[in-house]
Amino acid sequence: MLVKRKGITVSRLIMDDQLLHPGATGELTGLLNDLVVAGKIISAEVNMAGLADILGQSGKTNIQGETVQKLDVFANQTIKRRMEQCGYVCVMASEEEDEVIPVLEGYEGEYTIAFDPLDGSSNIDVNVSIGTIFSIHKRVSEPGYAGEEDLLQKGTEQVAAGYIIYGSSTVMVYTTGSGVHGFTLDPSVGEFFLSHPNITIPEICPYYSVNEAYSEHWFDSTRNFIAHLKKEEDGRGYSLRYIGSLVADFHRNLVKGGIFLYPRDKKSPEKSEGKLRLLYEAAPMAMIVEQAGGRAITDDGRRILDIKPTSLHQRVPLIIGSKKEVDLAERFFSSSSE
Ligand code: AHM
Ligand code: MG
Repeated sequence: MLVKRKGITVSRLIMDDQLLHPGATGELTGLLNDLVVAGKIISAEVNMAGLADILGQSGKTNIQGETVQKLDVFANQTIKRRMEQCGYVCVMASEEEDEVIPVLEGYEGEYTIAFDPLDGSSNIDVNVSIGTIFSIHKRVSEPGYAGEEDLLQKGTEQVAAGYIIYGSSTVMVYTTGSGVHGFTLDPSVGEFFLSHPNITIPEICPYYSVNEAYSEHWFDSTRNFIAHLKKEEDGRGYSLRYIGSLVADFHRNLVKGGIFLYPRDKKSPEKSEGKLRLLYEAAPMAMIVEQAGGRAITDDGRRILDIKPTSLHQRVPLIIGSKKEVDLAERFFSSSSE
């Protein structure tokens, strides 16, 4: 295994990863590098978001006479445009779009990408961290046709997954199945540098993250598990941290240790499978967390990565984070008959 030194650039590490796979064509390398560019463009726009009021509201014309786009629309278009003609992708899916997104004719490649262009978008207006999540698979169809079947693959088949968090700094975290690495964008030179080599999720887990406002609608398993975490037995003591932006909640837990839950509840039919999407949110985060030594399961004990999606926007209940806490959660959730 090559030594990952802090300070090397993300493109360098992506190249090094390719060297670990003899016979690699360089397509995945090219695809990841194009995503890095998309991340930099979105990051620059996110940093300008607070100026929207001064420069012009979304949908209106700014003082330069340009139409100001909503940030999630901008992020979606930026990734689509970069991917549709990069030559490495055959078909895409975005959390923002109902149908599969084709690439430009003549530009079909070997990979598929599913992405959430700007996750946590309810936080945009209030300067809270938001992010882009992506999941990459190899196509299963023959060249010439690419469609939903190429995207509806299990998480175990992902060849790469990652996210870019636009926070106090912009950080990109990704895995190609040989460890998880994090890079921080230095805006002065426009380059991502390795800041978090070989991330492993801490065994000591100080945080739990769940939307407690829904507790009245929780099933007993969720209620009992959270009540258990609150008991200061065995010297344990957890703090609650919930931002409401999966990328930000996940990133904190990955670096500091923690467990995040978005379980089913009794409130409304649309929450019957939780809120988060398998393709764009749960599966990529599950690949990252497992690569970092953690776990990701549903609230009925299924491993997220083993779920075969049946539709593009399928939702899934998610319990993800430090291994010991997810093991513990599994005991609470598997003993319930809900
Ligand atoms: P979005 O993709 O529309 O932004 O929704 C997903 C977000 C996640 O980032 C976050 O974990 C969750 O919704 C928060 O939901 P809630 O406000 O119900 O707690
Ligand atoms: Mg989302």
